[in-house]
Amino acid sequence: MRDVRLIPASEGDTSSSPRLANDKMTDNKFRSVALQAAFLVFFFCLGTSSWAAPRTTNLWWMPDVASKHGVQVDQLFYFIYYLTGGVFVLTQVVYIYFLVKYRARKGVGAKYSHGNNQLEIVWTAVPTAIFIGLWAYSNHLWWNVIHSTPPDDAMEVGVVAYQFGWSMQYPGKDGRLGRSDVKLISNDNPFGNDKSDPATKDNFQSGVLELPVNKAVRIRLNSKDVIHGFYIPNFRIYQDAVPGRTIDWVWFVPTKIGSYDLACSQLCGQGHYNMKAQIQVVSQADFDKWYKEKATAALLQKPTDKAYAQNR
Ligand SMILES: [Cu+2]
Repeated sequence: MRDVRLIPASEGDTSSSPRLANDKMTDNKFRSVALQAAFLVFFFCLGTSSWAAPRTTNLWWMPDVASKHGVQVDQLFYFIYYLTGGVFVLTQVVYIYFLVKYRARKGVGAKYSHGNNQLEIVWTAVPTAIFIGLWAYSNHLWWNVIHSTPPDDAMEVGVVAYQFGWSMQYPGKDGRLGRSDVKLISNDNPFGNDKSDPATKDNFQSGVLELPVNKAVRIRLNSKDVIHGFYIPNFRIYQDAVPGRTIDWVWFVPTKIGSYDLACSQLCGQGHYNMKAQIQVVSQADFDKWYKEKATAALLQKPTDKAYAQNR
């Protein structure tokens, strides 16, 4: 703080010395504020909850994409990510530049500016056009890709969510799940199968979502109790399972052989954290073998709902 001291007129040049001392004070002040801001940003980054997952699981980015539509979802994600990231960096650089350039300095007065209509029109029109473009892009992805009609040969799989687990139902030898109704859902009939429909007779149950690679799968989704979330991070799929409602528009094509997680993404109760099921994507030959074994075993051992009832 010695610099702040006003130098008496007798000790030197009376016109320049006091101003020099004051300029130095402003610079010091500026430096200390910048340092404080840097520390604040640093501690905020460390403390924010979005860093909790990387800190505990080494999961720094999205898990590998393993479905056909997932690739397109990622393209939209990266497009928005780099666009907004670029705009963020650009605006911050300009902001900091002007902050430094027009900082308070002794002898430099503030100037009144009335604004610029042309500039205002430009910076309103450009973001508006970008947002309309993003709407069109994501709307196309939502309706023409994710919610498009599944191919006719898509395999239908029934999925029921309950506190706290998942159960899968396959169509059996006839390839059809048959009719179902949410009103029929009970402990003995978790999928609400309408037993008067003969197509439901050979349906069989599985605790694992076994899928053939590169084949379309259509999900018939139900919830037995509360709202759950049918969430497959690797497939970039998320759909709420709602009690009292059958949701049949979710379909996807797994593209990579491997083991994945089906997780619940709605805070559905005490056991929510552990509400997971395994997804096993295998070759068509392996799938056919598994399917045949399961279908045959199911025909020999009825009722198929026993395993589910034991889970409760
Ligand atoms: Cu749940």
